[in-house]
Amino acid sequence: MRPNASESRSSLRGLIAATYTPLDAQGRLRLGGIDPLTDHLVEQGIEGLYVCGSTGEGMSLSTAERKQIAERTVAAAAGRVPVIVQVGHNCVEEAAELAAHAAQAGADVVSATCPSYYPITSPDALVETMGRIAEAGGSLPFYYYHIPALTGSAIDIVEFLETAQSKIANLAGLKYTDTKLHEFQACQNVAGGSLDIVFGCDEMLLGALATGAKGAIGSTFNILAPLYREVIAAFEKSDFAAARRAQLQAVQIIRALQQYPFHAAMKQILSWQGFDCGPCRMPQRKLTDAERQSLQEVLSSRWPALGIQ
Ligand code: MN9
Repeated sequence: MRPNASESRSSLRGLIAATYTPLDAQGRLRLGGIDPLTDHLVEQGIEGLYVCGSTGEGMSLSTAERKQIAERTVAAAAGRVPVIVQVGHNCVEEAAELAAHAAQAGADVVSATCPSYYPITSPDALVETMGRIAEAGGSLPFYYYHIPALTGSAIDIVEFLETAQSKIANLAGLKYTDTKLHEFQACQNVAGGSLDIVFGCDEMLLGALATGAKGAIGSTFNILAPLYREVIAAFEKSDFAAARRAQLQAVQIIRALQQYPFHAAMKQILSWQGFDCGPCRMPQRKLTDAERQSLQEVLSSRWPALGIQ
């Protein structure tokens, strides 16, 4: 039986940071780095924290480490903003264990990618797999994390939602990380528009707003929240020229960062801003000294507002 809408559905609104996982130089977890980064993000107006996703290297962390990160982030957020824990794993039972842990640890929302080593070949199989994980999260709202470029999933996401919305009692919505705005729009229309479809491609935020996005989860919100707020504010005033100008800056910064190992470059920027995040873990590689120097030169000359000297 489906619980009534107010119990089972949630809504994530505004800019939600996909958080980075602070590591030390040897790549060990540095939990102490979570507290200052969380305070900083909340001060920047971030309205939620999405932990252990693609940005947070969830797939490169052990289950024990992921639990520690969830606990520490819930404590650091201290109820100021919702904490969403990404629990996707190739072993569905590990994912379920992480979902149960997230609920116990006081997280607000559970989210999961699909297993990807053995590809899921039908919407029904995806519903069953996500149902198992969502159920383990108890009464917490569940958001499927749709990121086909990384999982390789070829499932029609609208079809998945149409089936899942009546079968997964606590399904609240999706984190939609793809670039098909028409599909994103179709997802928002499933079940009479009662699901919450959160957008996950920072460089297309403006386009997503035009198709109805109310919330977005992204890596670059860690460093550019004020700029994205400009995009949203201008859009809400129907000042589309200003919205495009602000969005274009984000596009150009992201294009510059994509010349480097992307998340390693993002972690370096946060470290320069005083929030030491360390390097990325294998299989993502570290920046070389030459890359670090060129990144610093590019950012300080082209985007002084980032505060990189
Ligand atoms: O899901 C992030 N996706 C990945 C969120 O990291 C794969 C995005 O925020 C991107 O990092 C961002 C830049 O391409 O859009």
